Amino acid sequence: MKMTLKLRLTDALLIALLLSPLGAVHAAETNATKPNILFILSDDHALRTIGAYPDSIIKTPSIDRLAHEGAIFNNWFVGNSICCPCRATLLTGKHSCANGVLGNSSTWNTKQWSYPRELGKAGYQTALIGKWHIKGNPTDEFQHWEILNGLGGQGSYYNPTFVSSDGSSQKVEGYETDIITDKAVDWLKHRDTAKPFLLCAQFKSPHTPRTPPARHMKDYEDVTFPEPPTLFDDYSTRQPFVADVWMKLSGMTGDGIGVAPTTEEFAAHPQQRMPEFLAVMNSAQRAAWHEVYDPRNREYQELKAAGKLNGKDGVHYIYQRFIKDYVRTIAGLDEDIGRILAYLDETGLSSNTIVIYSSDQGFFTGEHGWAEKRWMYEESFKAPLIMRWPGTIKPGTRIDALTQNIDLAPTLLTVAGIPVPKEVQGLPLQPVLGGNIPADWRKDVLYTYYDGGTPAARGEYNMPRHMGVRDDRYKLISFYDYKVWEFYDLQKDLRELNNVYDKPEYAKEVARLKERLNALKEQYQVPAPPQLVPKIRKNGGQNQKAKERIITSNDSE
Ligand SMILES: [Ca+2]
Repeated sequence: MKMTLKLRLTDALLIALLLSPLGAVHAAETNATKPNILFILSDDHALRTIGAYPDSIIKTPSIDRLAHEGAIFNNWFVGNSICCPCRATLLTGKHSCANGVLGNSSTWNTKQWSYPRELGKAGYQTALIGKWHIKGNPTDEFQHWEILNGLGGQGSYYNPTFVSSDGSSQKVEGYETDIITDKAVDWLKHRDTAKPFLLCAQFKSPHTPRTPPARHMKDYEDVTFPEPPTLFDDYSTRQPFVADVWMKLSGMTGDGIGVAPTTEEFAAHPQQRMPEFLAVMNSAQRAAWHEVYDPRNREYQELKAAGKLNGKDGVHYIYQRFIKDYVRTIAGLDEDIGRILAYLDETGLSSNTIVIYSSDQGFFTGEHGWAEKRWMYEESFKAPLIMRWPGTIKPGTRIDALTQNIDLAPTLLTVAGIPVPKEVQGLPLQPVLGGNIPADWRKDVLYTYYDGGTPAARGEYNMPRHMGVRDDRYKLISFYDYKVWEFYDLQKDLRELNNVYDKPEYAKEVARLKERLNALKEQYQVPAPPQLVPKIRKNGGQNQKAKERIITSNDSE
């Protein structure tokens, strides 16, 4: 393989020398030495389930390897903690209000500026393989793309269907992370080796419905995972919205933890509906699933019938079922990331390839009693970011600078030697890659969540729209439609259990952060809230459970 690479490069240079003016030779040489970029993205991956992050509950050897050989970002925030908006921000380097993807129902403007197209123009060979999950397929953002199709762009874990840039559609037998990895490695094998590459390998795991590969279904059978200290948060210091959201483990039905009829139940009632995650499996895959999950689901039904899944007992049980399937899907993901890294090693590509691992956003894995994202609280606001860049990033670097998902695009443009356009809102990360925080680095980050409700219409998950600002110590959250606020001192209260907005000793800091929020809204040109209401989708029967909220404004202005 190395031989082929050398021959091809030499051929390219020779042809360039013979046929082209001197400028073209320089361009070819420059391209040959530009670093390759492998961007690996997962979906809903919480920091505490990555071995390299503090207090992790599992090991993830491949992702941990990237962290040990590169840098781990301790403060990588998203601007709007929900899937499609995060993905649009990564592509554009802009907050949701600037790229138009405010919520999951917003349509992607495929003509708008995005960094992969610019890398393509600058001589990179570019590809996206895996989960795109933005409403509206890509067009020419990537030179080649093959994306998961179906189920609203989510795709399935088993036997997924892909649609491609050439217009074809293909159902592939097998498991999601294995197939995306095969396709990614295959693309690397057949790429034009005279050009540097940008490959975005984007996985569905560990997004719901968390269905592990058969080889990991039995993992952690006898393990009891530690519960987060805030699992039984009573929300006592917070705004009433917080206790009312529909993302609690305590309210999770069997569907949410993969409970499905057992083999004997299907035999007795062959007409009953099969959950989607099972329906997509072939008979051998389904048999393997039943073998492992039937005993667990019989136990679930027995406990439920005996009234043992009520109250805290139910939460203890549901948490273990939820977290085990969550980390089992991560086991498959990590293994497949290892296969891509091994390919880079075998082909000598590792030394000149920047490898980045991230997730579209963070996730609550039981913290505050939840299994979701969306909030500005730390677990969903913060996403993992790990970057290996041989020769530039020292192994074992830890980066504490406040960084945000608007920064990916300008960072990769800078890698490729492309000037960052003014319209891009993020900052190139290069100045913080040494682990120090330059004096002129940003001091705070903006958060905006638009997919929630207003007083006129309850939003998805019964959660209100909100925005806020976080610096290295404090966090201010504005529920602007209701004129109420929350304020947290993260140095004293990292788990955000104590809203101190009304405490006189914080009045000065609250006022300062209100000013900062206004300044950031101006800096990022956030329009007035009435212009920023995405289409609110109906949310099943959940609206029936909504209680009337009595909200007392704590806005003194
Ligand atoms: Ca997601």
